[in-house]
Amino acid sequence: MIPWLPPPADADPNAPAWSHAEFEARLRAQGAAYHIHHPFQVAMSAGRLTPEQLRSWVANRFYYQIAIPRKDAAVLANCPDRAVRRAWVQRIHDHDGGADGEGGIERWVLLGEAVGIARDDLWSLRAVLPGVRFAVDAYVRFAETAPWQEAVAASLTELFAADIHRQRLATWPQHYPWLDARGLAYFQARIAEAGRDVEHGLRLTLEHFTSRAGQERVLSILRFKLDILWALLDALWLAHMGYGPAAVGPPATSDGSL
Ligand code: AHQ
Repeated sequence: MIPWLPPPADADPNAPAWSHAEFEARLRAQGAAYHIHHPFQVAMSAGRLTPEQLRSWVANRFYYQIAIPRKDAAVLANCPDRAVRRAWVQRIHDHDGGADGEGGIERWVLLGEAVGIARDDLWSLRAVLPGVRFAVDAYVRFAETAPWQEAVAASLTELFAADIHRQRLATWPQHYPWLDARGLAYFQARIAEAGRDVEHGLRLTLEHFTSRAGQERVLSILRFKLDILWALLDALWLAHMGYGPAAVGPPATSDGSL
């Protein structure tokens, strides 16, 4: 249990359970708090990040990406159901790949090189901000200590992920023409992977949490994970944009200089 994870304000655990359709609708309604709406992401999609700010995002999000297989391994370690493990293990392969030069982490390294970060610099993790590290470590720790079904539920922020990957694919070539477009391969591959993962994670969640109290807890868990993604961008915002309202940098010129 995570005692500090408050139930939703209108929680009524003694009420009848929601139908699968109603439960799913309430999960999807939490998309309003997804980090696609964060000022840093909004600035990114509007082309208002400087090359340095974009590189910082890539280097910090790398810490999240390399944590995902460890998070998923924690789910496997806690899950006694062989059929679930058979499907879930694919997520580790998606990120780690089957050999050097393969997988999502390798595609993220190529994204780093495309924006001007050398492979060794990315892997040094020197650019990772404390707030990013704390947010990501909180996610891994949650997956290690929570029941595996709750860690599955936490992955459902990917209900909203296809839109953010498509947004980057649609806006980066126009706004950041200075970066090598081959670096976008991660986002392209993730759209299909996320769709498959969400279908599995959503089915497990709808089937397992059949009491109203359990369903309310899933809403709290999803909010916890949404907060992790939001806090990651908060750290970048404070590091690059300063305190206060969204005072983003001047529009980048076409060659990436200011
Ligand atoms: O690239 C992402 C990824 O592999 C995952 C795994 C999943 C999980 O298990 O929590 N969540 C996730 C996400 C990825 N990319 C994020 C982005 O903004 O590019 C979105 C993030 C998510 O929505 O949880």
